[in-house]
Amino acid sequence: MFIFRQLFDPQSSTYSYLLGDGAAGEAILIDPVFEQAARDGALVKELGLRLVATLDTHVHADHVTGAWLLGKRLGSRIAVSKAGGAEGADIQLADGDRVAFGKRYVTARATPGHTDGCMSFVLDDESMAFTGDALLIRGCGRTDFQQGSAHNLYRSIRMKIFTLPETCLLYPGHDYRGLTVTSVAEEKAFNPRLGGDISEEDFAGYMDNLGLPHPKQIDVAVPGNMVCGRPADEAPALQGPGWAPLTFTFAGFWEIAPAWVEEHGGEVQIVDVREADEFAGPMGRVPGSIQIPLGELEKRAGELSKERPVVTVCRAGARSAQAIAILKKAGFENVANMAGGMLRWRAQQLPTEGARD
Ligand SMILES: N[C@@H](CCC(=O)N[C@@H](CS)C(=O)NCC(=O)O)C(=O)O
Ligand SMILES: [Fe+2]
Repeated sequence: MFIFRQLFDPQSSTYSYLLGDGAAGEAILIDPVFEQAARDGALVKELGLRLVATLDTHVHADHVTGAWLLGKRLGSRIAVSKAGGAEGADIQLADGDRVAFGKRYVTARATPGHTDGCMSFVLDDESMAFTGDALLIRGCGRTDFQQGSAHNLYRSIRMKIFTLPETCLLYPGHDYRGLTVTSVAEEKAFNPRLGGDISEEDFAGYMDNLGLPHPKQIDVAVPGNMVCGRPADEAPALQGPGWAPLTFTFAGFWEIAPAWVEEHGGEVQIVDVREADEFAGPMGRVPGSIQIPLGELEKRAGELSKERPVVTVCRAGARSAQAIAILKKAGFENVANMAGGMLRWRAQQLPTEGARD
């Protein structure tokens, strides 16, 4: 089974793409974003995949790659184009090289122009291609910094992307208008910069006059990406929240196992967000927990200390996840949801207070 997920970083309008071979349990991630590494790692884990490699389409100017961080956290190998010149990669790609995940693979095609080292990645059956910032939907990458060349870009797109099957779906590195996917036929017909009969000279004239401001993050992003996203100070990036062995969920919050709560209950504030009758009901409660129903949490958050971590609990773990969002908004930093709630607590036969069944 082929697994495919398109992920978005709203800060930089960057798309990342997870491609997996479900049967083999292996995946690759194209263009990960540093700040989204926890999210992406959680997705890979929840889908039961092992990340074998990250691939960058180019040395980005607007965000730092998550390649190094994911490599450290998940053991993925870092693949970049040799022509991009970045240091610290495990795999230096040249035109025609393949990167495999399970029985599937992508082939790298050199598509320079936005930068010298730009590559597009084409899925083995040519049903999909990931064009980075060479071809965007009804647009293309700019050519006014980082070795940009409108002439090279025109030839790359015409010779390396428009020669794919007409039905091949094209997934870009960014979109700034909310568009997600296009196809070779669509871009050949409708791309206003280089579709139809537009010549190389027409294209160069267009690109010389874009008049775009430089990306806000360029001074941080380019040096960061030249070392594959490895920060000068590695330790803070590698540390999760120090107070407990938490797991980040793709839904966007930290979780903690019931067994840890049982062992360390005295070190944290355990907040049960069920209603009073449930808290006093036959299921019982976690010993030492205090009860604040979810509906009252916002106005009663002041009853809790910000100095000690908070673990939220409910029946099945859903309301307590919502409680995390409320507490975060109220300025609490160390908060985690007890995974599976009282149902899992009881299934694991952990000691309850007040249980009657
Ligand atoms: N406002 C954005 C600028 C984004 C930007 O310049 N993106 C590059 C890709 S790295 C591009 O080629 N944009 C093409 C376009 O906007 O048409 C930022 O500050 O990050
Ligand atoms: Fe770019």
